[in-house]
Amino acid sequence: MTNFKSLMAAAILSLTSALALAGETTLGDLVIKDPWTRATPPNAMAGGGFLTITNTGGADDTLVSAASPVAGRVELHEMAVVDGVMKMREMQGGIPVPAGQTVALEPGGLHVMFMDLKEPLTEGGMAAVTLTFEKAGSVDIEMPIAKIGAKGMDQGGHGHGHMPMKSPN
Ligand SMILES: [Cu+2]
Repeated sequence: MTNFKSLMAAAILSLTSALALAGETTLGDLVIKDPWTRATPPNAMAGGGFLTITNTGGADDTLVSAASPVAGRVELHEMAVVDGVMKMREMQGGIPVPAGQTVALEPGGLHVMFMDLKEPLTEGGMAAVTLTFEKAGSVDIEMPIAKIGAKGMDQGGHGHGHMPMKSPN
């Protein structure tokens, strides 16, 4: 049975790394899922980053800041309609992650904003991001980079290190 056990161990190990590739990170009571960002045109100064955060605990937490080596600074933004015009604004005090709830950062809503990009985000690459929560502390995640204008990671083969495109265009 030793062989069977080591096979099982190997299977569990590869399952664990598959989950890591699928982009799920646990930090205390928080589960961070499906991080992604999208490629930026040359000379773009900013880009958005997206993910979901589930608070499985009994205490509210707050995403207070984010940082990344790809950007001079990183802000936490929301999209909001102001005088009939959709605008971005910084979330003063961070993004609340209430106990027992899932908060989605997605295009058209809350997002991580990479400001003063040091170089364009390139499709198929990864952007490293450090998220800091008021209670849970900090965690490093990687955001796979989808194509320019992507509405989600769907176009890019979910969660794999390199993302084969369905269409060459
Ligand atoms: Cu923004």
